[in-house]
Amino acid sequence: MSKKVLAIVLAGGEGKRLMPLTLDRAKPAVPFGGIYRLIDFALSNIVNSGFLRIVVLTQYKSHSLDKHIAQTWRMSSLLGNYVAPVPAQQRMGKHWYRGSADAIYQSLNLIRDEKPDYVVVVGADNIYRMDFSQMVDAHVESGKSCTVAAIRQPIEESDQFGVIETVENDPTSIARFVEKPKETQGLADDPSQILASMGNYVFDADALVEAVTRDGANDDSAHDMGGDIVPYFVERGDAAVYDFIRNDVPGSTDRDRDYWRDVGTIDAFYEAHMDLISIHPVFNLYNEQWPTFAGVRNVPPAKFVHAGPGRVGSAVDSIVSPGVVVSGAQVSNSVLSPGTRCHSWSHVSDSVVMDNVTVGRHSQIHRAIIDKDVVIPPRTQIGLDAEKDRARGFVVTPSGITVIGKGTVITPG
Ligand code: ADQ
Repeated sequence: MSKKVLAIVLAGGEGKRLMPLTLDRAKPAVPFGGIYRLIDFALSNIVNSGFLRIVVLTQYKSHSLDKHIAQTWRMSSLLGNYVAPVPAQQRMGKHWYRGSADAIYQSLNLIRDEKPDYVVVVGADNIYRMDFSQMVDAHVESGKSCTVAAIRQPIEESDQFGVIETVENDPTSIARFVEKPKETQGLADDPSQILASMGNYVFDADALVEAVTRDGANDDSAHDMGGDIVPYFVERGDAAVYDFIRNDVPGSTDRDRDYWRDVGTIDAFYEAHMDLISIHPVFNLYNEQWPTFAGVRNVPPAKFVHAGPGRVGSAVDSIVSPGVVVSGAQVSNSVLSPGTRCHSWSHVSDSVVMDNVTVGRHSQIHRAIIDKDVVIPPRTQIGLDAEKDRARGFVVTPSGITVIGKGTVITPG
């Protein structure tokens, strides 16, 4: 029996903890890995799973996200397939989305129009590979109305996740679901870990419509998928868990099979980049059987220039995007995005550099994230002295990563 599936991507979150990268754009539109945006990972997973009717619910500073989806994710309409960005439309009252469940409630017309049997709901800001068709199969087999994807995470991080307890002797049914608890118990077989929701769900379409409609009318609700909708199904004994460990994506390696990163903070965002460039990548971008799709810009190939004695342009252990020129500069352990120029005698190490950044002569960049269009004047040091960086108004994270916001003009000296 062929199943009719609609995928909904929740892309309206503000991403406060990723400031200043989200000052000017929605979190799912934050550039990642040189040529991608965060949302490309969720959308690639959905498309590779064979689900080609996709709506992306946007709201906060959605311009660059809308533009990216329109340019990169345009699909042939011949077969009725689409990736449609849908901004908040205030169909149920004159207010913005009150939470992720309200985003779906206010977009119920999309489900009514499409008439799917099942709805796959996913977050837009995690880095991973997942075959959602396997999760939908498990959902159907479970006979429950709601299935939550789950992965083990350290117990110290339980306040960042929906925490799942399964029914004794029935590890695929959820007995209890608590959104971001301050304290919780670890798993019986490993007290240092919890079973965390990945923020990806499969619902029977009619059950989802009923649940969000009910929730929409409840003024006491926070209208949150994790805080309100999932617990509603759990209380009725109607929620299953899908352990990510069961998911088998073609072409995965032993190293990256279970890879999943929530890049909610700058430090996590930075670490996820370091996972890409490690010699044996913890997350392998080169899996051709499960590609991550990106917008292809019309830019020339990357170029490395020997600009004179002692000015060998080189990059090692790095990802270098098209359109980059490394001229007499040394780059290591870094990600360079399209259009970036590194000039003579400059050093870039352990850093993430976004599009069209200019690194001036003799400058040094270390353990930093440089957003788009930043011009770094000659002889500038970034990431070498946290106090100095803070004094200049840059964000420095708890683990010492310096972040320079989009288009910042840095004064020489
Ligand atoms: P969080 O990621 O903290 O936890 P949330 O901030 O609601 O939850 O974001 C989930 C997704 O919904 C994101 O993609 C976000 O962009 C989007 N979103 C948030 N508010 C929205 C709104 N008003 N309109 C549209 N989209 C919105 C969630 C779950 C946890 C789970 C973690 C895993 O709630 O249970 O453990 O994800 O990362």
